[in-house]
Amino acid sequence: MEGMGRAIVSGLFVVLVMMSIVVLGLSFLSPLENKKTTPKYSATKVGTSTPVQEPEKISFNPLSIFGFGNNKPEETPPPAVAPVETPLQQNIPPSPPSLSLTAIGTSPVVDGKVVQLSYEPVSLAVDPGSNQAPFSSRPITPGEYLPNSRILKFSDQGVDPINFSVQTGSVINLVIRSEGESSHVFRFKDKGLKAVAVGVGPEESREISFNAPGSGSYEFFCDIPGHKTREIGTMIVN
Ligand SMILES: [Cu+2]
Repeated sequence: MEGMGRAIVSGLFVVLVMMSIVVLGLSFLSPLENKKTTPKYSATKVGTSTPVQEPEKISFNPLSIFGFGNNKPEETPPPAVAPVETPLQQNIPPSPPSLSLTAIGTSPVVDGKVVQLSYEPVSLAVDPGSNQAPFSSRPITPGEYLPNSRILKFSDQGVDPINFSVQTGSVINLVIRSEGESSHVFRFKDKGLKAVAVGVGPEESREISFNAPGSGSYEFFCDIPGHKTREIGTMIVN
């Protein structure tokens, strides 16, 4: 009887060991099947482009091979996220804009165009100081001039230089500088450029940026009474 009991116990032990081997073997194979499940998506803020995908969780229930449990994770359909366009988004250009350096307080320069705060190009034919006109800077020191600035020095002796040349369409960074005790008001004669006007107090400098108009000669002058005859010059656009 004792020998028979031992035989049954060792027989059961062998069966148990074999079942363990089968279960282990299946648990190594099963993750390949589980990878085909639908990815889960997290909710994103309105307007963001890519839904956040949760990392895959691979779970395996060894009992499933005997018909218990379910080794397939629950399938959740991704939530429908409808993009909502706000007025702010409509104003943003599709590609990243390239911003140029400008003097303090002047209009921004985006992709080589002097623009308003709404990204619309400025107009040169409007009244100076209006929203569509290019802004002139606050009073700046020579150290704050842009590196590629053109400097027009106004004094009781006249304007220096009296001529300067630019390329059509290019961004002109123009410094109007008063040398001496007088105030000056820089202005173009052409009404199409009336928005480009800069007033400076004694010893003051201000800068303005604008895109050069079509080719031609554009006369400028100082609009302070008594200065018009001596402070005149020409911008030549090629
Ligand atoms: Cu003047």
